[in-house]
Amino acid sequence: MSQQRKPLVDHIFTADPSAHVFDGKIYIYPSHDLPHDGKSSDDGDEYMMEDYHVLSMESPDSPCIDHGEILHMKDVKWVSKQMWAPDIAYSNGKYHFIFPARDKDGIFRIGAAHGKSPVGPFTPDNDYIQGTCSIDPCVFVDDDGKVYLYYGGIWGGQLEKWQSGSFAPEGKAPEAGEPALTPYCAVLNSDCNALESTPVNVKIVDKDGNDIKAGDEDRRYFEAPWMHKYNGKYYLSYSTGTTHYLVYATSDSPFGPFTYGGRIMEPVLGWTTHHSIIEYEGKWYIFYHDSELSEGKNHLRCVKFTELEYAPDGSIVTIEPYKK
Ligand code: FUB
Repeated sequence: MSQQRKPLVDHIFTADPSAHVFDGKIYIYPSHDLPHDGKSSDDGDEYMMEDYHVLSMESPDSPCIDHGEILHMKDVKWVSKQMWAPDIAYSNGKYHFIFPARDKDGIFRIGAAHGKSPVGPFTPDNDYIQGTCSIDPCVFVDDDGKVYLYYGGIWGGQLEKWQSGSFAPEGKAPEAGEPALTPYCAVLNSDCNALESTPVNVKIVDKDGNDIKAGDEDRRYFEAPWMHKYNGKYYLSYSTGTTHYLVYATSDSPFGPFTYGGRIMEPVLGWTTHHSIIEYEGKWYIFYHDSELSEGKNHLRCVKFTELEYAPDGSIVTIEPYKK
């Protein structure tokens, strides 16, 4: 029976799903939302996650299994709190689990843990990946085996605090008429524990080649980058944050520039929206979350998935998440 558009699991709250196909099976790496009575803020104080679980499905029609905890912050030396949206890559014979968290100075960084199986155990590195910052890592392994790391998110994700090249606590997002901030892209080494290139902010432009502006909140980058390839083109998709859309932009290069292409999904219940896209046996699927399971609580989310379609010209057909 199809599990589409229903919470994949309901015994824990899950969000920010990064789905991958390993050895013909679908594995999902979500954030693990925890109930608490703490405050909410524009800095994302309500997202107090401490550990990660891995989920899997034999196929899109199979039940979803929780393989249990794969990493806890008490086991990661450099982390102080907030283990947010993770991702994973298979490279050089190992699985590399990549996750953001605040370091001991309260600054978001991106770290790695490594294992031989997609369900762990994963051994974390002693320190974060030097040169990284902010949140929402997406690790993309290209057809030639080269590994790219995309990351960054504004507000809670601190992206605006890095515009000078170092962390500036008072850093502000650009004014409405200025180019919007965009995610970083860097090449990771094949062991996924060090950057091989200096991170650069990719360009996201409109059809006329002009930068998407910070005030264009229906299209500008906010957080949650995902990279996939379709018919030889690179699709960078992301959340617009304040307007709650999932949108995409395409390029002939993994470094961009990316040309805005349209909307993938209309808003879901809850403030955040975050996704991943995979191909499974010739069909495409999007994994995403909403707050249905907690009846609308922003920080208690549940992972879902549904089919994703391309039009003949390669554009993605917009999904209305609550319309069948
Ligand atoms: O889960 C915490 C944060 O919420 C993620 O990092 C963002 O993408 C948003 O989903």
